[in-house]
Amino acid sequence: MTTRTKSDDLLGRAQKTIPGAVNSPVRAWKGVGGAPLFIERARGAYLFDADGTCFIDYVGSYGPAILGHAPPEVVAAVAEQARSGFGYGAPTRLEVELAEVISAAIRCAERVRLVSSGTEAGMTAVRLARAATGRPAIVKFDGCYHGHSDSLLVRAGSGGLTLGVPDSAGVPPELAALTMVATYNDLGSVEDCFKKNRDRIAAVMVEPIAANMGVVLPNPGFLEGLAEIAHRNGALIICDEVITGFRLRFGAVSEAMGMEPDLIMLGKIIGGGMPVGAVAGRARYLDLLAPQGPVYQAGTLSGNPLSVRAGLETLRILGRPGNYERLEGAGARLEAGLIATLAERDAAGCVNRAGSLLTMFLGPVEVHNAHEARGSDTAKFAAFFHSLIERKVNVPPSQFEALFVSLAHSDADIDATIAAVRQGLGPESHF
Ligand code: KE4
Repeated sequence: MTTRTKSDDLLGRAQKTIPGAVNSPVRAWKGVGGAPLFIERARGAYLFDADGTCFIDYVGSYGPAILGHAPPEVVAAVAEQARSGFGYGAPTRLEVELAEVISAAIRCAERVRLVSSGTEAGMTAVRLARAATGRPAIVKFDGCYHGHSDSLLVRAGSGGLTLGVPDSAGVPPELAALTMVATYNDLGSVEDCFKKNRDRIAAVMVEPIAANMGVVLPNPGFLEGLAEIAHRNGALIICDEVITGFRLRFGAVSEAMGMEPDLIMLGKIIGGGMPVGAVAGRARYLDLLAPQGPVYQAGTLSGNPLSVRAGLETLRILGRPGNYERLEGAGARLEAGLIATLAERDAAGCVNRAGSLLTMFLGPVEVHNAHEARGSDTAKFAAFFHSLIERKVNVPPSQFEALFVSLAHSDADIDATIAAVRQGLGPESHF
């Protein structure tokens, strides 16, 4: 058993002052049971918990740590920037530089507005689409997550209803009803939304590669078809690339997959692990934002110099020749090992991968949408998760998250992970 005295002590203290003992629900391990480990520090591919135990880490802060944790050049840049102050409530050269890097890398990003989280990016993108079209409704996809703003905390209504219902207490049904929920990879379900609400839909919001129902790839033609349906009906396309932006290529994955977003959401990697988000897109839409236009949006820490400096340094390193090939190779190595292990252990499941982003589903032999993802054996995943923790491998505590491979994961780390998975799926495991 992993020694966890200090984690348990910290959990006891946290429960007295922090709701659910965590500042973001997934960290509480509710999806897998047991008590969460508290993390003390991280470096490269490794996490160290409060009791000093070292884990090979595939959470990677849920995406930002693509270089690995605490990359020395980024740490030095942030430390240097901190000596110049933490924020000024005024524009800075750094923000101009980051906007220029993003705009040069992403065709549709004629303008970039920095915010402090992916949630803010999503909330702002929805408001912009509503202002640009004069329409109230939004289409999203079952299983896709775009942050916790009210209009996006919505799940599919019952039966044939396409109108959404709240996916959280505190979201008024009247507001949820303005969000329609379609099925990922099912263009017919999108057509249905427009048939029932054609002149009311402002935008369709999509993760071009879904990573919040586990990793689910778009079927050939899905993204192009989605854009055609939306534009034919006078609606905008909002691509949520908070995870995929700069993860699979130096820019937006949507643009490499035949889709031209009108608005794009970014986050995570562009802040190098520091608080960040961005909404970018065509000038005719972004210039609607205050102070230029009538759409209000603001943020005390938007474009914070420490986040921006961390992001600039991360993108500078990430853009070096060969890095995306290395990430692809590492992701492919892990995928091959996982697939081989499922076969060796005669365990039902499948692996969905896009570059350095992957999910091993336990149960279904293929997953193309949220319904199929929900067919996973979450009890088996929970036991599998804990068997990996016992073997010093840290993956997200939910079947419906993605593993994030970084430039810091060596072949030896990946091979050790595969060995741990083989043992974890083995006869001596809990299964
Ligand atoms: P934040 O508000 O958490 O910075 O970003 C929201 C968001 C938006 N869009 C996508 C595609 C996202 O994946 C996220 C947040 N991702 C989750 C992990 N799947 C963050 C982890 C957490 O909630 O603690």
